[in-house]
Amino acid sequence: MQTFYTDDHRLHHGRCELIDGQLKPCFEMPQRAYHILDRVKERKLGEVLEPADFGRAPIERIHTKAYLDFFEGAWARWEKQGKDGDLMPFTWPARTLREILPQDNLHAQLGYYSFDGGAPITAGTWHACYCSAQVALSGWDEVRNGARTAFALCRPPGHHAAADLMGGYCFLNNAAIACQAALDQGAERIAVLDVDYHHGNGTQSIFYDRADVLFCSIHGDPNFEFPYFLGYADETGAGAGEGFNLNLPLASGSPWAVYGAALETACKRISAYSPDLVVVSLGVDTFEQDPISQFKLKSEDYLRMGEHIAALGCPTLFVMEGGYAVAEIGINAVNVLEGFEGR
Ligand code: SP5
Ligand code: ZN
Repeated sequence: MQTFYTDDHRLHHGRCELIDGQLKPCFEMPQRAYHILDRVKERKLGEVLEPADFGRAPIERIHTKAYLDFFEGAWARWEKQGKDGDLMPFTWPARTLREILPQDNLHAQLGYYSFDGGAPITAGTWHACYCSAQVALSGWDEVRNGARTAFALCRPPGHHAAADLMGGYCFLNNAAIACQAALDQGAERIAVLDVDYHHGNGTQSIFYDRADVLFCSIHGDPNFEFPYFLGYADETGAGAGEGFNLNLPLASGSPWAVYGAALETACKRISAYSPDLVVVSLGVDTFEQDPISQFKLKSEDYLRMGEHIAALGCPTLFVMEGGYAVAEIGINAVNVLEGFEGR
């Protein structure tokens, strides 16, 4: 299969994130993508191609214009204040406060458009995210042109980003942007299979009231795991989208035996939906050695994961999400792709 990738992801390189009561060096770092790219080449998975540029219009189909304008211009405003460190939020419009967008203050607006202190904005963050979305769109374009599958080696990841909200290392929802482009170009039903360790709250919220995208996610139970405030089993969709959202939260410490059973449940639901396209939000932070996660998957389990996904028999776009055991991230991500291809 072909891989879409651009080096421009390196322009997003946050210094630190707020985690466990500390500012720690960002787990989401450029080396992640380099390791995956190296493994793609080492295993001769297929050609590695630069993304095309489809412009801002397909991104505006998912994110609000106000959010995109804020995000694109935020760094210049920060720089104008004489600052050069990461731009990070520290105040959010939580309960009892108003969901109001203050007109004059950069940090107030950043708080309004974010939900955690894990997604610092740096000088190149907008450009890197724009390119990451183009990588996902290019992967879709490849499938649209008849390929059975494609790998969008996106970085930064996207599944925590909602229509006007950044957080969890995510700014633009690459998978959702690709889904909407596919729908706009003739697809009628798309299934998103989110196998990242964390619940894809952004993707769920974007498609929650719609029946044209079935969202299925297997993840650490939000009772104990980030993002804590979404991803429970009773979230089944709303309005026309009722029944088109399936959350499969799993206990801390879950090994492949438990994970594989949940994956079968998700695949059965996806088969019943009979989608034109499957978009896999491919996070490999389910790995036993992941530094911020609590599942126990082993490297060979990712081959099985790919085989299960292939058995759906649908055109499939893989969109890279999380995975922070940097040394093994390439092996694990590419194992899914090799399992899918039956290699
Ligand atoms: C795309 C993606 O995978 N984003 C993940 C963002 C997770 N951010 C906060 C994780 C908090 C985990 N706390 C446990 C740390 C163990 N010391
Ligand atoms: Zn994750």
